Amino acid sequence: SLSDLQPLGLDPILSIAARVARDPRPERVDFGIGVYRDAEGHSPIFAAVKAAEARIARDQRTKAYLSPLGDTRFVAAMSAAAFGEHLAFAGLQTVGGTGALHLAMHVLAATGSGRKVVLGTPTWPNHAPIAASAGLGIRTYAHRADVGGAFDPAPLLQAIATCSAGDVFVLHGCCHNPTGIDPNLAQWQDIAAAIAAAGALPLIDLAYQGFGEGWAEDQAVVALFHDAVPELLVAYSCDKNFGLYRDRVGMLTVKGRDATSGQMIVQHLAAAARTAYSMPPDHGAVVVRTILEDAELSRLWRSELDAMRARLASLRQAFAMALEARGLGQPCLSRGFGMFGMLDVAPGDVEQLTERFAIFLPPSGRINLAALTDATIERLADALLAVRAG
Ligand code: PLP
Ligand code: TYF
Repeated sequence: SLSDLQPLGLDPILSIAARVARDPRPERVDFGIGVYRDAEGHSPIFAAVKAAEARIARDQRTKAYLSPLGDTRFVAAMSAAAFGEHLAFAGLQTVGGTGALHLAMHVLAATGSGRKVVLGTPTWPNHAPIAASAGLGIRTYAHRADVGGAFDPAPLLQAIATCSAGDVFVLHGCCHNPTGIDPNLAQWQDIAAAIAAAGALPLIDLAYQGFGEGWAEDQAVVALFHDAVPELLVAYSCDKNFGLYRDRVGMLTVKGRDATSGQMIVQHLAAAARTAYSMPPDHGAVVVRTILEDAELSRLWRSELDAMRARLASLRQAFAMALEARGLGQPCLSRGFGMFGMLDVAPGDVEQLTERFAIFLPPSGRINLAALTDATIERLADALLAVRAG
């Protein structure tokens, strides 16, 4: 019966906000969930989004059903903006990047027997549960930096060399969550060639385009894989780069062996969407499309996103320097990209940071760099030094 259900462990990231809210200390800082913050600690709505929403409120004439594919103009406009007009992809709107991963894994589980999902560890804590929910087995390899702080491709290449044809490699397209450590282009080239040779299937999770090196640079891996492999899936989230988190905007784009098979895959994905939720919510997708179809709003949105990227990069460098000044330098922090980095913490350190200094982060030691300010950079670095000293 339902009363047999056992309590579940909490998500290590999603549970932090509630702990912070319960903490009475005014100096508490939340380095947990990956939401962009400005220098005042706010997660503001983009001005471009506000302008698009005003236009939609004024002009939208119907909210009649669309279809399980969602807003197909959104998918066309977003793929063109993300990947360029020249890359042929079929696709559908999804409930965020998570919905895209979920549909992809469920359709993959229904095709090909014994497929496994291959994940680097650490990875986003929802990847393995989504694969497991689809009934797919999981293999892992170490996603790590070499001693100089650059990505070490050896464990991934080894995992590819020992995989079975049809195995699914979930690859963070940019701004690896949680490490911030990405392969460089030459390494991506080797990875794509190895995946093609092994007959494995890449599923690129692209949730942070525009937060890493730049808008075009952050999708270079998609273009490179599109050239290298016959079949490719990209789970795309617009929730960070348009600041639409709770509106749940994403898409799943597919390169099939040919146009017909690409469309066939999308049909199956749409059927999976139909049984799960029928159709995705419309609002966020219309906002994104309204921005992308308007040159003025597009410029405004890109300038807002560029400012976020620049702020994140400068916080990352300032924090890396603060650690270095205390003899705690970590090359993978200064060499990383995006919203996250991992503190070099021993077991128990994170609990101490929280207990003694009201600094909240998941036990893995991942921090949301956007939660740093001039003051908290020094505080976090001092607290780490104190915790190290015991
Ligand atoms: N993939 C990664 C690596 C993420 O960090 C996130 C963050 O939420 C997602 C996917 C899911 O994105 P969404 O919030 O659009 O579902
Ligand atoms: O990594 C993050 O912080 C975001 C938000 O189960 C998130 O991707 C975290 C955990 C989770 C779902 C979303």
